[in-house]
Amino acid sequence: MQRHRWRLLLAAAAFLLGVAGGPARAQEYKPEYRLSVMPDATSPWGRGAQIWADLVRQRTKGRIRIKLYTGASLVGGDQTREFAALRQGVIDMAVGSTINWSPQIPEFNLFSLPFLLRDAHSMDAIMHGRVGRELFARIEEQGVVPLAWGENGFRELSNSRRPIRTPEDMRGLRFRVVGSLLFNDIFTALGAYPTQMNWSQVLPALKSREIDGQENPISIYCSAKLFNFGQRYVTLWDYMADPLVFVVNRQVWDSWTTGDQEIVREAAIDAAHLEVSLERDDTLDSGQTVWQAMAKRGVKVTRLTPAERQRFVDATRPVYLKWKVLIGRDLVTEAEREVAQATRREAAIQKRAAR
Ligand code: X2X
Repeated sequence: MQRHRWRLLLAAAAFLLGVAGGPARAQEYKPEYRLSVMPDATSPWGRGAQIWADLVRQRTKGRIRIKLYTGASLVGGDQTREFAALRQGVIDMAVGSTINWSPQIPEFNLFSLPFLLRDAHSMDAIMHGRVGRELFARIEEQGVVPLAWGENGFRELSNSRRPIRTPEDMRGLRFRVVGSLLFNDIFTALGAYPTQMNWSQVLPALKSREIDGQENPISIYCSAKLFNFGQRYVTLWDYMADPLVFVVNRQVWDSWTTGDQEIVREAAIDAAHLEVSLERDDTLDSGQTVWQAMAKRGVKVTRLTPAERQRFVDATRPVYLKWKVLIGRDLVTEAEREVAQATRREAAIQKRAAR
């Protein structure tokens, strides 16, 4: 009886402490949170992440302070380990590419299916439609809270050897790739030699001519100044695009009050919105377009005609079909439907505008 009363007392004390835990929760906040991104701070990706950190600090009146770590330095630049570190709490928050997290979330390979996406409209349709919601659920399942979609962008080819207009032009060239083996399959199907390598190793490897080329959005090509590393030939083939995801580690998220969670979520949505506009804008801070800046540096940009592009589509079709099964037939079919719908919608808008 006596023992029973003790237990009741203990339970009541625990309950009271729990209730009092509301305001005390704020004391569990860390002095600073670590936000990881892969590229440098001048890229739209890095700038978007910094905007997120600044907005959160302002709107929480300094309760949540976030420090940006570029170059995935919290995992020693090992970009495909970033998501695991985020789950473990080595990283508190991240703005990460679907390519880098695809080893842990295989469905993220969907965006890397060669020539699935056609343009920004199809990208938006997937990110903000049923497929996007499904992918957010996959992130949640792994103990990470997804808040908003950003964009690294459509990935283009660059190399130091020759203009690339046909799959034959790629034959024998060594390209750096990263992420899942889907990229190895694509480049092998095109007759090139793919090499998996972290981004931090790319500049030295270009310098030493260990590799001939790489693939990345033009914004990354420019922020890393790849024209200074012999990358004189660029082919715009838009073969895939990698979205970015603004996320927070689950324990960190749960340690915040609901009010602060809402602030962080809204700040992520606002920052992601700005990041996507920065990424899609061709104008540099200098007022020049990226194309003018590249021409000035002697970069030769090759734009493919629809027929030329189709040859790359055909050459990589078996890879597409193989990976469609690996990613999940239903999910990819839904993505194809969303792309087709967005393309039809856009064509109708263009037609109306032309009248
Ligand atoms: O490493 C790359 O190519 C980069 C910077 O685009 C990613 O992090 C996927």
